[in-house]
Amino acid sequence: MKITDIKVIVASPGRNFVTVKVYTDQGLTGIGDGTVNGRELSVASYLKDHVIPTLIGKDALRTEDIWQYLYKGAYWRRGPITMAAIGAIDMALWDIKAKAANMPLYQLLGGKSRDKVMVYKHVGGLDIGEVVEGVVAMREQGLDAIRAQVSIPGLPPIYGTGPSTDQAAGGMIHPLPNEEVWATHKYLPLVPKLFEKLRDAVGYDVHLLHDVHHRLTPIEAARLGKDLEPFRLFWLEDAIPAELQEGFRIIRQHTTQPLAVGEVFNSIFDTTTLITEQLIDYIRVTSVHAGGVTGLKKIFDFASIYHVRSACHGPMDVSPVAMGCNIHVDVAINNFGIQEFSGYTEATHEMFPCSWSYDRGYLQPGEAPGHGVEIDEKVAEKYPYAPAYLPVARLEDGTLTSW
Ligand code: CS2
Ligand code: MG
Repeated sequence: MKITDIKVIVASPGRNFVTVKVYTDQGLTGIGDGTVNGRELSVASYLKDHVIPTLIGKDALRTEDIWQYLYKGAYWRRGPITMAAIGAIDMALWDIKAKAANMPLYQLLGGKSRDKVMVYKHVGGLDIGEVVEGVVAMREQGLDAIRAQVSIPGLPPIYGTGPSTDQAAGGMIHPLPNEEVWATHKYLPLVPKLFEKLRDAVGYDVHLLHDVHHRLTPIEAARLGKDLEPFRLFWLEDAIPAELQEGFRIIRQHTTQPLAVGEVFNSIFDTTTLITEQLIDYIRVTSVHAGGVTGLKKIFDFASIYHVRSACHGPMDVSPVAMGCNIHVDVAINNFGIQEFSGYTEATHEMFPCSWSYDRGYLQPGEAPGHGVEIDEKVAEKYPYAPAYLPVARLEDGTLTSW
């Protein structure tokens, strides 16, 4: 089955998405997600200028060989743009392969290992009371796992804590990067107070999670982990900037708080120290940023040897196509942990009709052949690309910091 053409579609039904559509000489098509939030057009160019011309005429069913061809063949390995481009092509090829087999993708990955995929959703708030109310309401909607974030009193609301984290990151996405303010000494004592109130309100039956967004140093993260231990969090996410994997050794020495990291990782080599030394409990790579279904499966299989479980990144900027691929992997692997799920705008659902479905805290992959997600190109035309950036963060004295 030969690849005859590949199209790149960039559209913004609420958030910018980069989608590839692969055509074959047998009439089967497949789609893949190549979105890198805030750097979308670079992936589109990488695909159009450097990937697509090399793939025309190749056998669409050779997913592993094409993955290696794009990874090793480029000479310049890894990196978010390269791996998102590889990821997009890989998802589309797995889609075609599963359609050719007339099976849902999960069957080609080993079949179902579980009946349903547990997700967590986000609750943010300007103060502790607002977050508690939000978590109680979400629990009533059937969620068994909830991420809770709170603004720091006296500072403007920061990314992830606004009132509507489900949609467009609470209004924190702007045509140019917004500048936010961060103060660790005000944040550190606040978070344990939040989780104390949350446990009082919802008890210990529900999984509670928290995302630090890479904002602490290892010893600060160790302090926070210790302070949170009585409240038994499911995880503490991205406690420190993760480029220096060794930093997690310091956190691990001090706390039994489970740790999650990896949403900015794009290859197995970003994870080797963390996984082999068992410095983390959950690895947060996602199909779009880690080289598609092939890349994701390699990382999760490696993690399984070391008791590290999966936790695919799944915010709004991971498109429904990558979400579909994540769900098929989630349901098939043995070391599944949890799946993040923020939900999408109505326009996004209109643009990406899909067979996966969400119901009361759980996702199902659906039974359509392939990964089950299609793109309506007529709808995509209604929502052209619009520049949109994540914020940057500064300390109160103006120093640029991680967020
Ligand atoms: C977040 C994301 O989902 C998460 O855990 O950290 O909102 C992340 O900041 C964005 O996806 C970045 O594009
Ligand atoms: Mg995160």
